[in-house]
Amino acid sequence: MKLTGAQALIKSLEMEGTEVMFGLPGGAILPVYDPLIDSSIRHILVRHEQGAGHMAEGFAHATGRPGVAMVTSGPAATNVVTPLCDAYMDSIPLVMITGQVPYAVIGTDAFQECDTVGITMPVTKHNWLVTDPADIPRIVREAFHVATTGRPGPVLVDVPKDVANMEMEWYWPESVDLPGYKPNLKGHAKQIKDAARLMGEARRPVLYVGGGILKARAAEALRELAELTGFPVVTTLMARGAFPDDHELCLGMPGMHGNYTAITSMQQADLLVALGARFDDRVTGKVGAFAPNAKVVHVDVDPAELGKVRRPDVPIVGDCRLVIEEMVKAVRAEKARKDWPSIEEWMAQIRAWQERYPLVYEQLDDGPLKPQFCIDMLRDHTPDDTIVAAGVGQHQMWTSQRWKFNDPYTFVVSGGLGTMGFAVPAAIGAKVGRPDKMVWAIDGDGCFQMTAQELVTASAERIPIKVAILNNAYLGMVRQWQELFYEERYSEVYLSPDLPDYVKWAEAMGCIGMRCDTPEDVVPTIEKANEIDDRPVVIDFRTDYREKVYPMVPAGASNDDVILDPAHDIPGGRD
Ligand SMILES: Cc1ncc(C[n+]2csc(CCOP(=O)(O)OP(=O)(O)O)c2C)c(N)n1
Repeated sequence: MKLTGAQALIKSLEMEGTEVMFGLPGGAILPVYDPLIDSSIRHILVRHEQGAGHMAEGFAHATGRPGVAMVTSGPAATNVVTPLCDAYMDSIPLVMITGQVPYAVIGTDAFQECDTVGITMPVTKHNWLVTDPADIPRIVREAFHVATTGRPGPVLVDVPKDVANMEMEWYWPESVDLPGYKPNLKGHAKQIKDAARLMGEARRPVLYVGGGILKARAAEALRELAELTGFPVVTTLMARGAFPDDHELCLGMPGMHGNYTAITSMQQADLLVALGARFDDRVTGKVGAFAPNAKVVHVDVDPAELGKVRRPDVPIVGDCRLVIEEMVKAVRAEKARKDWPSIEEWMAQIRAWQERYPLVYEQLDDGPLKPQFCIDMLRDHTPDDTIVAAGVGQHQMWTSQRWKFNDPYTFVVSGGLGTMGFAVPAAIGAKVGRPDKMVWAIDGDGCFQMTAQELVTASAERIPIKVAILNNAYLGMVRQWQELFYEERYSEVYLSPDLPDYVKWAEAMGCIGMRCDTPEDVVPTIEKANEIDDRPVVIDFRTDYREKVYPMVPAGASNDDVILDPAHDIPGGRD
């Protein structure tokens, strides 16, 4: 059967099970948009290509399946660099198709030409420039394979216009053959045994759980390991939901804005079992002062992570689920072989910290609306399995701190790159992937202004997401740093609460817009929003600009120097 390269591309995407793609057409990708009309693939037309990339990421976060996006050449390709980098940092499987100028004119500075493969090489796991239409099925198959196996990540396929127009003989490759790419999934048996031995000696152990647990679909295996050992678990920003917050062993988020107990338990641990975590600086603080007395077991499917920041005592390269399942067996054997030391004293210490240093804030009945209160009310007045997407800033940290993430794949967040503007498009992608679930974006007013136009996409495509803007009139997180570390010299952080008028803007984009100013209006407004199911909703919560995120470990400081909410200085705290 003869097909054009463009037809072969769409057919290959179908063969890979693509049901939905996000994108926006243009000159160089025109040939591929034509056969799309006859395809089973649903295409969602975005208003800016960055939105397409983040939607594909949100889809992948919520479903575990690769997100697919397609855009044209030049400025469209450069517009997707941010989501590609975001997906690269957070190991999100993403397949990005870009149009390219005809092969014959590449290198001539043709209209809308850019070196897409060159520009995106450092932010993709791999990328391909197609030079022959006969390669398309093989390359698409490889692209999905690379994006979804080993440590997942974004890939890009750049398709010159003339290659898309040329004919090829259709085939579908039986298998993928990439001799240089064979991720090692099965952990080394001796190393796993060594890890179990260290676990059987520890008196102050902590399971340090990262986003790799979610990527490896290892939440169940993790729970078995935690319950078998009785070890407490910290879940990083990327791992929220990988271990249930309502589990008695869950300590929640560590790091710069983690809670005191999660931070300090890691700091004082004698053993850290790092599972799919990468010792990010936002978790470790000053690396030289991080967990000084801890031995480290480090499990990661990406060998480059082992020893990158902290030298592990036991490095294990492998898929987290497979390794943890083997670890469970090794721990059982170790427990049968000898008595394990009691960790009761350690757990008592942890309970004492939890009691002494809870997360605090105070919402006065007639006082300004606190952002934490809005999040608490959202948490308490939405279904338990609600998916939450966050932007980047104070609202993101409060969301991670205060939401109860009891299920995996319910927090859609930009951790590594920290991309403002992530929440709205990512929430749209998550809702497309999980239409059965309620999806809320919790966004900052600064973030919202970066990608809000994708609500036009959501309205047009009838994707009923809900957006809570915590409108504090400032680039709040930057203001917080200027207040604490630049002597309250506020430089270029004021945004105004009324410009734009968020309710009118939402309405202009086909959404329902609401505004909430007072604590007593919060729950009724959320309930009203929950009832709307035929279009997106935006709530403009007018929140207290003075509120800061605590605890806080200043950048570059040791985790021993965590700054607590000043309320902790008041005997008994504020609550
Ligand atoms: C694209 C991008 N530009 C700049 C930043 C730096 N930055 C981090 S948080 C933040 C402020 C976010 O403000 P807002 O969305 O209002 O959220 P808030 O902190 O007030 O909750 C800025 C500017 C970023 N993370 N991403």
